[in-house]
Amino acid sequence: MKQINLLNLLLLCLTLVIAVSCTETKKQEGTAEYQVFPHKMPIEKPDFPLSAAAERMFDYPAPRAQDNELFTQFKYTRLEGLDYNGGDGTITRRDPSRPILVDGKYYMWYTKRHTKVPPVGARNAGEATDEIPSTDWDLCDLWYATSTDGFKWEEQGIAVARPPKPALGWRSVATPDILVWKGKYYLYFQAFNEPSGTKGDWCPISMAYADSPNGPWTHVGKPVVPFGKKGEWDQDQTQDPHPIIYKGKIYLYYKAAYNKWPDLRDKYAVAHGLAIAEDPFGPFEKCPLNPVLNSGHETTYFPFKEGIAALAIKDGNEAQTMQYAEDGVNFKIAATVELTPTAAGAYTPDAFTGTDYGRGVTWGMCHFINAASTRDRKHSIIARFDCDLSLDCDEKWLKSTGVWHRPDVYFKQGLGGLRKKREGIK
Ligand code: AAL
Repeated sequence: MKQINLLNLLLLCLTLVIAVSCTETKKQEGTAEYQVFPHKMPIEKPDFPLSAAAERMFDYPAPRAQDNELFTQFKYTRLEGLDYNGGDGTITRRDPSRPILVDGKYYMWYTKRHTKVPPVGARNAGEATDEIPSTDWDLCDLWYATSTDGFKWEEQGIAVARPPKPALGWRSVATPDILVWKGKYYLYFQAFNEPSGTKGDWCPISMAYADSPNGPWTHVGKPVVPFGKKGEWDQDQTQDPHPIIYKGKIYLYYKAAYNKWPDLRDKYAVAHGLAIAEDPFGPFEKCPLNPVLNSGHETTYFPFKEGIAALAIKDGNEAQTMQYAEDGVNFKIAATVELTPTAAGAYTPDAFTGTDYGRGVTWGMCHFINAASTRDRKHSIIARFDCDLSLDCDEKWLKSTGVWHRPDVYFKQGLGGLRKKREGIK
């Protein structure tokens, strides 16, 4: 009995010695009192030493993803009303603009290809003719459709057609986005003078304007966001224009692929730049800090609180993230997201109001470029996505922190032939 008591006493002493020495070490280092991260999630960043990861939790809009206004899941719906010729590859619709609401109707603009045959692909661009498209976005015009609910769409016809050769865009006009400025409408888009894939995907952003969303549209016939000088990151292309009215000016975000592409296709990198204008016709001054987003492919931006939010999808170290820039320029990761919409244009009621406190978005349009059942029927389809990236909605089901995919989705990402061959597996 006595022995057990003595043992207990010894243990107690040992614990005290360890505790005292820990505290002393902390004191020697001059740090605050040793504290353990609490079980109840702190609202503010705790005022004691944290690991880098714990510290970062408080750099996001909220430490828990479920409470983060810029975290969401994305849900998808097939559109009704748009025909694809049985998916044979002769009709493509892709790169939708953000939809806008005018007199009770939603309008969207997009790239449409209706060719006799499907595209031969960028690598075979030399085989392209006046009737044979190289890429999916070669030999295209800008079309538009309207809807009363955002699910059923009625195609209305061509908004901006390819002009006759040699005018800018004679080969293809693609990837439009809309700006509403002082009651008038402006479509910014890519204007190609060669089959995409010839040297690369080289084209500048051009523009067309109209008094009504139904047109008629007048194409300015020249680049409005020109290439950078040789040696600059955007020397060969300005693409995916995405305009917003911010701080009383037009903030047009765009994309360029760089780093020696196309000579070294596998070394390519993609980033986004910002060009600012006081008038839709320009001049667009490129932000000296460009590129402003180091990841992502097509551009998706919207006013959010005092700043601008962006979605970075594929490409780059920060792919699959929502980002936020309080000044529209210096973006930081605000959330990591999954199953992100490709080439998304979100319905953004305050994109053109000049708001000083953006409310965010809940739905929009996107595309799937692999809609074909087989490679020789290559085409894209436009779809709708829904999400909760809005200050005005709080839909718990869209804030769940993960979605489950069936095994088929994973098995589709199989080994293919290469690795099996290397490892000698039959
Ligand atoms: C896209 C965009 C641009 C490219 C091509 C059509 O989705 O990045 O528009 O040029 O692919």
